[in-house]
Amino acid sequence: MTELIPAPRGAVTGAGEVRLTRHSRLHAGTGTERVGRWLGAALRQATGLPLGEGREPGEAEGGIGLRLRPGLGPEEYRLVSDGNGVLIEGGGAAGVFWGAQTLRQLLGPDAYRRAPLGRDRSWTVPYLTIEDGPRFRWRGLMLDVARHFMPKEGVLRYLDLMAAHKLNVFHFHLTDDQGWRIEIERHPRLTETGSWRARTKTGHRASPLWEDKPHGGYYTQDDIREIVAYAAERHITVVPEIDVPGHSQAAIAAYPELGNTDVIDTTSLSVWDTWGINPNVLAPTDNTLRFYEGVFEEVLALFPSEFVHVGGDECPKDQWQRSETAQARIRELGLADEDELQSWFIGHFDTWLAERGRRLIGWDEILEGGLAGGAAVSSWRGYAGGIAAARAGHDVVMCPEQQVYLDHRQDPGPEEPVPIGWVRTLEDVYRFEPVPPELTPGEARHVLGTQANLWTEVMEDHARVDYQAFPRLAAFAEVAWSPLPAPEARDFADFERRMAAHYRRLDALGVAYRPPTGPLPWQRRPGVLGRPIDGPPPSR
Ligand code: TNX
Repeated sequence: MTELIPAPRGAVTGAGEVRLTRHSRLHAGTGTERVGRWLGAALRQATGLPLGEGREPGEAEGGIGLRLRPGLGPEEYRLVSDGNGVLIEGGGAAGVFWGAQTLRQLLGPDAYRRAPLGRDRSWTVPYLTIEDGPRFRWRGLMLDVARHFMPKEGVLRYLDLMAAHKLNVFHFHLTDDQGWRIEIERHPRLTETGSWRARTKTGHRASPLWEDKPHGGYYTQDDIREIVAYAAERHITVVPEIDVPGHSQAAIAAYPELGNTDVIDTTSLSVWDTWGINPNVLAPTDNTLRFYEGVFEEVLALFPSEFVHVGGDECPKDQWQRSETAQARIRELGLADEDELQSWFIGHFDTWLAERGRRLIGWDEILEGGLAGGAAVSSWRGYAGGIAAARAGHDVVMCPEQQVYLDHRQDPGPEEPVPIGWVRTLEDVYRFEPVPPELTPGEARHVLGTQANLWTEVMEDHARVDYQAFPRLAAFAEVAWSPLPAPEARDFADFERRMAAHYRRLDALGVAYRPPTGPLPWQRRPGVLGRPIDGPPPSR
């Protein structure tokens, strides 16, 4: 019937339809004005209808009405389309906003366009009543802009795509070995030096091929403010990630004193040009701590998010083992080993963030050697880290790489462009369950939600990011939002049926998704691309 994605909790259809005309009005009641401005702008540009302001507070008047309704949860909404028009009521402005997204889907794919296709088109909404609200409060997408930079406009576009799928947490992976992407005023070389690399490995890290041209870019603090405000208008929280103590070669290339200078000559390091786990990690010195406190001070001023991500993943301990400075620190702190040194490092920022009213979140390696109190975990190496963290009373975001790493290939065939990692098809993602059955209901309450991750080693531009993200992100959105049954019992055929309508929406949005049927575009011309470069799964 309504072909909504993600599927609502409940929908009852009636007979008849609301028709929006040149006389239809849009009224936004108290507390919903910003949603009204967003919806009005989106629908006016797509339909060309004037949608003037309504008069009666909260009344649809045959047009569209928005209002708050006490008693609903902050993200819950109720949409009623009947002889009075379309009325969207939400527990909070966020609920009204998600209801507005549903309305846009009900109006048909052309409601996603940025200019009207013709004046004579009719715009109708079937009579129905929808009661809806999210399963999880953290419905995330992580975008890695370090491996390949995505200019600001592309990020804003992704925020729109997230909103269209009712996703509400944008995890912004801003720093890594291959690039530092956020302006830090007190440490200008982070972007002057750290945001550009001379060349880039093409394909999998074992590939012999290089792209011999510089790659880089960064966001100024004004860009970041714009991104955060744009997200907030769409009820999306931006969680910044500054990776410590591993994945830091770009920072060390800019400020060599941040590295383990008693082990290697860090002045010889440049921004990394290939992929994998990098041995050049931060030195556990007071200087490094003060430097990053300065970084985080600027980060906190830009991002209002409760959570701040500090990375914490893939920190090889070899340099710390060989470093006299690191070993002296281990002795001085009375620590058992290098794993505990990593915990101490993370624990420092946990306390530091808590003192400033924020909460630390990190990849599940932050569990090794003892988890810092109050910290939350992004469980990426499967479910195990998340289960251990939840049992210890820590909040968890489930994002296991075996299930929701969208950089991994989505088809077993040899034609996937640069097919890395495990095969995870659209159906696999649809059957992903964020809450592992071994958790008790009490432990499961620590699962804040789930997140799909887009690592961009093999995604050099928007189109490649789109191809990896879609259509799987639509299935993921339904997993995160809708009250689906157990994985085996999910009706994938029904999802695919609704996807037929959703592909038309993605077309209107200009998304370069992986085509669901028929030969892939390049298969029609065999030999154009050649055999892609591959490594054995689960390669990275
Ligand atoms: C593992 S997920 C990583 C990333 C890579 C990704 C590729 C995580 C915390 N670390 O650095 O980009 O695999 O799939």
